[in-house]
Amino acid sequence: MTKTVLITGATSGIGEACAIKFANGGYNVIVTGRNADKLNALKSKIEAMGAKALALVYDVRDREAATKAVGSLKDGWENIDVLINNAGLALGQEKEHEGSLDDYETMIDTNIKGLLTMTKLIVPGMVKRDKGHVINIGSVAGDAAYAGGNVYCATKAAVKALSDGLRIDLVDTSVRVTNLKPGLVETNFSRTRFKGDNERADSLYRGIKPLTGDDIADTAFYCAEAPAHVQIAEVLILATHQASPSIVSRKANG
Ligand code: NDP
Ligand code: 8X3
Repeated sequence: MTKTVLITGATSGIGEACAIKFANGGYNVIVTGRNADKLNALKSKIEAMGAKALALVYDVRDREAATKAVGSLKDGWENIDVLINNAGLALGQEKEHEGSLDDYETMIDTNIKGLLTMTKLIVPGMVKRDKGHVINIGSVAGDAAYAGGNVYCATKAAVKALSDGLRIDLVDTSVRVTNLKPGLVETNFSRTRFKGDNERADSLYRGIKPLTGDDIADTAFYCAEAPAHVQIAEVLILATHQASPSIVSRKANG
């Protein structure tokens, strides 16, 4: 039977790449996000590939809208096999005592509370069916703080704790939990973080061959397609010339 994946934040970067990868791999794909035009264009692209797609427009911070969107699923779409909790962002890179509290709140509401909302909405069905897989997009930033990373790193450390906690809570079931932790991936991430300072954003990827959304999507797909008795609990995936959040060699590709 065809499996169904639901991806949050599918309008860009890693989420969009996951949507294409899973569609190519034979899944029915539910793409979710805030930008209706981009979601509908992605839905059409997936359908042109011969796969089935559904678009749900909502902000993961809006619990009511998320509940309504998931509650609207019917005709088999409600039986989600894989949930990819991907929607997330970093805002700013100031010192913790100098940054914006509004930015901190947005990161916490999206990266932690949005992920929890989706988990709460989708996982009970997985438990009922004794089948499913939650793939949380964490980060190398959740393993260790770096200069100016403070709150973003804290949200990704929370993703690690929530993934580990969920895995413990589901140990009596066949539902699997993966925390997929990328390093530098060239997407819109840094442009969002630096709020339009594209020169600063682009400079992060200069002199190093960064990961791509497709690299992360390949890994997510590998985890999802592992045999049912195999639970890939955590994956740290770095560019070859990155060793930790702040240790990057720019010599090889400089
Ligand atoms: P992008 O900025 O390219 O994509 C982020 C996606 O999340 C967009 O689709 C964005 O939608 C969506 N999103 C943000 N806020 C919300 C919200 N409130 N509700 C719904 N969707 C939202 O960045 P990435 O693809 O790189 O980021 C995806 C995930 O990967 C994030 O969780 C990020 O923390 C994580 N990550 C990224 C790394 C990197 O180096 N790029 C490394 C490690 C982890 P919209 O277009 O509407 O803003
Ligand atoms: C994104 C990776 O190192 O830029 O999670 O924070 S990093």
